[in-house]
Amino acid sequence: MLSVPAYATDRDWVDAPLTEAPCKWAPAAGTHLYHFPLSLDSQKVRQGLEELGLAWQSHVILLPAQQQFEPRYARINSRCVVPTLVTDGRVTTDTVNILSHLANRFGGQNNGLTIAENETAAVNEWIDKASSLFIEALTYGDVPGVKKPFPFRNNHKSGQYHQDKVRLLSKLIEGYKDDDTLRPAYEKKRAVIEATRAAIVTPSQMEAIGETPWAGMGQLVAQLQQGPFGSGGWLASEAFSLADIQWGVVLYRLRWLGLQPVLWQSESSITAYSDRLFARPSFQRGVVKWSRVGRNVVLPVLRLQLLKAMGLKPGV
Ligand SMILES: N[C@@H](CCC(=O)N[C@@H](CS)C(=O)NCC(=O)O)C(=O)O
Repeated sequence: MLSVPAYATDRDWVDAPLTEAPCKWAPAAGTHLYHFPLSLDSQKVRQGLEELGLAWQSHVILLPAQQQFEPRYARINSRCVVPTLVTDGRVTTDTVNILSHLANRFGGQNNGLTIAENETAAVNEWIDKASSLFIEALTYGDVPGVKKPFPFRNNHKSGQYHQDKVRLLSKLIEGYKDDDTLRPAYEKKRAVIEATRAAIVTPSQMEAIGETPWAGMGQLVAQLQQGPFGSGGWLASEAFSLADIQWGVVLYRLRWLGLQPVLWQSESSITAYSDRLFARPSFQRGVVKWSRVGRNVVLPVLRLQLLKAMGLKPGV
């Protein structure tokens, strides 16, 4: 049973994060990000890249078209998730790992994302809290009393979105049964998706998952009132940190899902914190700019479908 995302805790479910792992399938030169415009974790890493002022090349992986399972992508990131960072042919995976790798390698001094030694424990604690919220289940599952925006309404009834993925993965496992890299990648992925689907369609489990942000919000308010934010700093440090990247994106998503009225009051310190986070130029460039659904998702998916129909692009 899953009550937090498989990637947050259990290393038996998923492959361990990679850091600068050489990969012959990845582009050999430059900084590349494989991402999806609306994905929570992609939003976090894009903001990190913007915060550090790094130039990067965009490779959009269209999750609604299941491009995360395409063999050429699965060979770069066997978790079949976005985001993936590639620097000069070397692959780094796992959002928390990618962000700390970027901060270590490119942060520091005036470059941003630098914190004092004695703030590290608090920053890490708040990173963990954000990354263990089961936002995928909150996005696709039924949260009592909340009317979800399109296209997430009613999805939970059958867990259809996840069921379609399971079906596709079963086909891929059969098709690549002799491939020692792809077959285990697809098998692990199918197990994670089946467990996620089971959580989403089980009301008692959704109830438990829905409780976590509740508890999280209470702690967040306390931290904002007692921690550095109260005196002009940020969530867990004087300077803007990776914990703020995690929470900015989470708060933006919870608000978009229509959960704000049940989770925090508009006059709460969470609103003051959100306003400051959302106004940051790196947030505007890395998150808001990519959030136009028509232009960044609907059109590219239609274009891909058209190319496939014309036989110009192979399916997965
Ligand atoms: N935090 C993990 C998981 C990332 C994750 O779950 N990404 C989602 C988008 S936010 C994804 O790619 N979902 C597609 C799928 O699981 O099929 C990581 O960074 O590796």
